[in-house]
Amino acid sequence: MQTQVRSVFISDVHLGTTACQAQYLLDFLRTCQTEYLYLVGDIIDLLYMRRRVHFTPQHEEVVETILALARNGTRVIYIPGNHDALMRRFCGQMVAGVEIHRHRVHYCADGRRFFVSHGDEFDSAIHAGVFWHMVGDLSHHLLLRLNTLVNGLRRLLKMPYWSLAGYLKQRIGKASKFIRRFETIAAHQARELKFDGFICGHIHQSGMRRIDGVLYCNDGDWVEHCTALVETRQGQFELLHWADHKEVLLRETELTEDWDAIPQVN
Ligand SMILES: [Mn+2]
Repeated sequence: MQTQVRSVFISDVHLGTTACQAQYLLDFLRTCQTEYLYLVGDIIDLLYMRRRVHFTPQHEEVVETILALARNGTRVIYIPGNHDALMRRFCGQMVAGVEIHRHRVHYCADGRRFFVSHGDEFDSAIHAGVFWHMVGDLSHHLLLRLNTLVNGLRRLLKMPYWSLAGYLKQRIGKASKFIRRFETIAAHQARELKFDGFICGHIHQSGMRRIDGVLYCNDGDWVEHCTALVETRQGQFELLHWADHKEVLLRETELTEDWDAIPQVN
């Protein structure tokens, strides 16, 4: 696995919440050497922190490590998302060596141009704002506890067992439809704006696909999947998983499928 790369894209870190996998991210940031570091939104979960704050020394260390990278020559570009939208007021400014932008164009080593944004701008187009909110907020553990609670209540009311998991599987079927729509809409946007591809996060589902001739890349998240998108020094994209086990999930050079985009749904 190459750890000396040209660019790194990470998003959906959700610092300030219990779900954040800060220890793996720290290890990743300390191992990787990169010219560009893109923070593609939802880095600090200011939305969650309105209700509760879970900002540990490890979370602080993530911030420190990123600032140290900026001091030591890595170009750090921060594109706030919907959970850290408050930071959007600093767009166009440089704060502590970090450039803050609403979105950005990334030029690859081989000259290709990619549009980089968080991805929440498509929420209204896929009618899924509330849905993603649920996906992001409910952990598996919480669901299991909820299942026990729901069925305890049902027993009291002499109602039969009802599987929350089964219900969720149905919802997951729906989720994959949402994801497909999101990917298609992002790819359409890149095509319309004459970019070679689109890089985003937001949906907590890493991916790399060729759709209608453009490359859709999603860098995933650091609350569940621990994934990052990197551009090698040769200008090729790779999706990495970095936890106890580390692996390359996908290489651009090995992509075979070329999806036809599904018709845009309004
Ligand atoms: Mn988001």
